[in-house]
Amino acid sequence: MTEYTAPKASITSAAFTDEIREQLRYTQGVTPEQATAADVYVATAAAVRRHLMDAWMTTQHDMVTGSTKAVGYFSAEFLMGKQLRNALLNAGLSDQFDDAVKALGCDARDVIDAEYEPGLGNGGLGRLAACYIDSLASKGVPAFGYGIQYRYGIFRQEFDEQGRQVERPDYWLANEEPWGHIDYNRSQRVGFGGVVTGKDDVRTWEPAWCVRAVPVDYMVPGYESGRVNTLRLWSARSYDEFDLLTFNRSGYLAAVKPQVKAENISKILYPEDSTPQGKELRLEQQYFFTAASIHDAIRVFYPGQEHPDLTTLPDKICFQLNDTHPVIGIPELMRVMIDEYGYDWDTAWRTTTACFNYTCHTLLPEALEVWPASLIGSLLPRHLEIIKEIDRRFVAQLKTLTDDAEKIDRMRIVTLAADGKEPKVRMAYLATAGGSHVNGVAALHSELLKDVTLRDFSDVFGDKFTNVTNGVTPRRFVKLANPRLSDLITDGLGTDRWVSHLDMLKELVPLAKDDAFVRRFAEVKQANKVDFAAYARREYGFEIDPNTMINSMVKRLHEYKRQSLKILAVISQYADIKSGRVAAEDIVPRTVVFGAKAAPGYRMAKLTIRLINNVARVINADPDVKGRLSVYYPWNYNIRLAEHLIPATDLDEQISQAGKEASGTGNMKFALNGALTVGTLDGANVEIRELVGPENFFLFGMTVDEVEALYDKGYQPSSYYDADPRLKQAVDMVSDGTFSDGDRGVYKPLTSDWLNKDYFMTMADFSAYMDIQGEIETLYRDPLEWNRKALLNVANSGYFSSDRAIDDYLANIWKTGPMD
Ligand code: GPQ
Repeated sequence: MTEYTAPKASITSAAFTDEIREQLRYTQGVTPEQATAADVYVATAAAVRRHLMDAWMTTQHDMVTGSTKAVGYFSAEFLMGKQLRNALLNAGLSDQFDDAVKALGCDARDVIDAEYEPGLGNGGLGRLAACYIDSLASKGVPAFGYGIQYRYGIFRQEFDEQGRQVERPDYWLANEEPWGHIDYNRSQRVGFGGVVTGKDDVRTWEPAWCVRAVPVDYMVPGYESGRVNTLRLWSARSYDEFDLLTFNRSGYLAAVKPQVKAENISKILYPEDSTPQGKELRLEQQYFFTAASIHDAIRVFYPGQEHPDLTTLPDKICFQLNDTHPVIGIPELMRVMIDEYGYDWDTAWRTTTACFNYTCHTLLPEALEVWPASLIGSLLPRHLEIIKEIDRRFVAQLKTLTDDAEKIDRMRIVTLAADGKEPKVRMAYLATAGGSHVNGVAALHSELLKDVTLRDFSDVFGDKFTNVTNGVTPRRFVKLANPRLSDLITDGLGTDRWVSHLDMLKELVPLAKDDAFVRRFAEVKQANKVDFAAYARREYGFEIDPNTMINSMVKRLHEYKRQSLKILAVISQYADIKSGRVAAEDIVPRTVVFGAKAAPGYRMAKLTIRLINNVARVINADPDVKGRLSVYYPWNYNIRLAEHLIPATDLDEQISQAGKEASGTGNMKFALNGALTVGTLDGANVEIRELVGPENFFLFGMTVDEVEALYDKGYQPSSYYDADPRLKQAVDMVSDGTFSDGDRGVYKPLTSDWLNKDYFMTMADFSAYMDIQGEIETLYRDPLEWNRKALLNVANSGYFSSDRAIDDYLANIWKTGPMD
């Protein structure tokens, strides 16, 4: 079969320059002479959108008229990153853009910098959603991303003089945002509160208040697929802009209250990652976007039909629930079918379960959302009725399958009101019962889901459980972020088809034997490091030496991810040099780079940030370790920083406690960019190590079984402190004021947790982590061998493309594929 490749845009640079000029003059009203980089950015975005417009319209038309089932990816987060470079790439206009900005007398970098990065996600889960819609479009699969256009994204992180995290609002919409198209003509009404009336079989919900959900549409251009899908992010608006009567009587604030209440719904992204807060507003957000999206899908697929046959909905679209945040969509589709379209329960249930699938992204029990039934009852009274009925029937079904009454109680979707505790709705259970498939996000994670977290469910509904190991898009994270490596790969393979067929990287394996090629690979890494040093100087004022090993740990700050383990190791190495135990000349010069935001209410995580900043301050100012060890913590880690740091990294840290990280996706990005990983047997590390080869991966630490055994035995962290003098010294230096100007109280909560509780067993894994450093340093001293292994990481990581992950979803869960 010959593969269809869309023609690359044939427009010349001169013509594209003219289009930008035209946008400047006739839309923005500025002459090319007056135009700033920000003006050129807006004009270029508009010009690129024009180029994609026809493909966008045909894609939508083909999706609705064709017979290929579509995918609706429901996610509370889409962490897209900057759009311009990606849109240019996929429109085939990258070179033309570079020429055009020159012709217009500005610098491409300034134009790219003018785009404010949208931060509509917290971390891995949100970025995964962005990678998946990229791959869906690149494969030509009809799909919608459905989410929320928050007015404020993830907070902007700053550090104060004491190294503490300060959260600043991220008002990303303060300047012109040229990508999203607000489509007032396709808004949806979403109700809240109120009462339910009627008899058992005919129920009517009369909401107390309604919000207008207005879609803001983003193009999702595929890479060389000729297809452009849609990311539809809902913005909440009020129906009653302003209550004139109230205004006349009692003033402005009261008059705008309904508007404020409505618009609050899409005002801000919750800054939690893996720790949901039981906030009413969060449930409002969840219902707001899932309800709007379900109604939208019906509008799209049954255009103009008053009595659509909704039993055909699962043939037209399936809905993927990205974690539990959109699970309220299950009772919503039930309600729509029964109350609005008059279907009976069984028909509605058959359709609903056929439409929905659920991806779980965690193993931390506290991250599985649970809502008080009373809260659902007051906000969504009809949904609570439906959930209770789902639960009643579910329990009845379970009774036919097992006699184990305790097990049935454990599996209830709505918990029993016992011991004065009020009933709660377990959203992960609702998703498992109300959908066709449940998947984990890495092989190990999916096993643990089945064996531990959702054990009872997998016993009874084993067929529903499956794995889809995460993936990342090679367009953004290799092709765009690492042009030098991309050129080398293309050269090595003799084609650039790898950009959409990442398994082709395997063909680089033989080149790892070719010293000349390995040296070229090393030169790429070195040049990236020089670039990164320049970037870090420009953006942060850091003085990073590109001739040191760049050792990165970037991810959300969480105890289970164990940034503490890394900082304790850094302190230990510092102490070794200070005390003269190790001569400074004997250590491999290293630059440790951290990047991490902590949830604003997460005390331990925030204290760890403070510690890292102060360790950096002390070490970087100490002449005894100068040129040997330095620590940098660029604030506000985001996609753009990732795109600069990842290609420049030699060594990547993936050191979570085994059994806690569902997958990780940073690990994949680093391996694909030729970093070696030091890591535990956790999440997707397991698969990365298998594929790149155990000899090309620095493994350390306890396994899941060892962790469990130690919990069972009774874990005593202080015994490790007593047993390893390196650990003792490092912890003591945190306690004794070395990193707090002599104040011994500052880090007390941290040190006392480490010694008394240490739930994630940092103390227990410390020695193994220190011991592997020797191996790392020995290899690094041999640049050819190090780079050979790094190249083998690249060559063997093609599996971690989000294109492959999407293939797995298509084959095993969605049962659909590219449009004809
Ligand atoms: N993840 Cl539950 C998040 O980023 N946010 C969350 O709320 C939850 C999970 C991550 C998870 O921690 C990583 O291991 C995964 O790689 C990532 O989701 C994508 O699956």
